[in-house]
Amino acid sequence: MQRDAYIAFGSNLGDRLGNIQGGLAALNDSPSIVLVSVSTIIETLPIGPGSQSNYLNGVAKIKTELNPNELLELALQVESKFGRDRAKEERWGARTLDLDIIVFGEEIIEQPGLSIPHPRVHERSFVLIPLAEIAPDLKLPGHKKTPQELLEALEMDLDSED
Ligand code: A4P
Ligand code: MG
Repeated sequence: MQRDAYIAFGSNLGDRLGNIQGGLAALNDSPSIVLVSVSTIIETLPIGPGSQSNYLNGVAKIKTELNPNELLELALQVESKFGRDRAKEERWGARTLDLDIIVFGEEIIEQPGLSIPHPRVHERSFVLIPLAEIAPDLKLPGHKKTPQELLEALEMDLDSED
């Protein structure tokens, strides 16, 4: 069975665009994955500790025969291929390539190493903006809202912090 999934990608270390393009090509090379569409790649301010470089961020839509755990395993392998070394990182530190599974079909998963939809998707404009571009009508499982609706809720939250 083939299912639609959305993968957010980000890089703020090394050859940012090269890492992203190479990572997406590596996913597409898998016989169990078809890359359907890729959003515009946007430059974003880093959220995280210390002084980090800006990120390039975007979202890709894929169709896959893999199950969510197999897709996560592949994403982690591709991240390592592009120089990601978690042992040397702090939480939310700079990284050559980050691939996060944002949505996988209609699934809602809460396992020790895997949460889908991604638990911070509704707080991350760097994910919601590109997701809104390629999946404007998608209702995120659990949230039951479109990316645009989640963005509007996030902006209201930010405004009320003033
Ligand atoms: N994991 C659990 N669920 C998932 C999932 N749905 N997709 C586990 C992928 N991985 C998932 O990942 C740690 C572990 O999360 C994995 O081993 C996997 O088993 P990680 O990539 O080391 O964690 P992370 O990416 O640092 O954090 P997180 O929570 O995945 O992502 P965030 O919260 O989005 O933070 N600023 C800008 N401007 N752009 C960014 O892209 N990214 C982050 C990462 C921080 N600041 C950023 C950006
Ligand atoms: Mg990640």
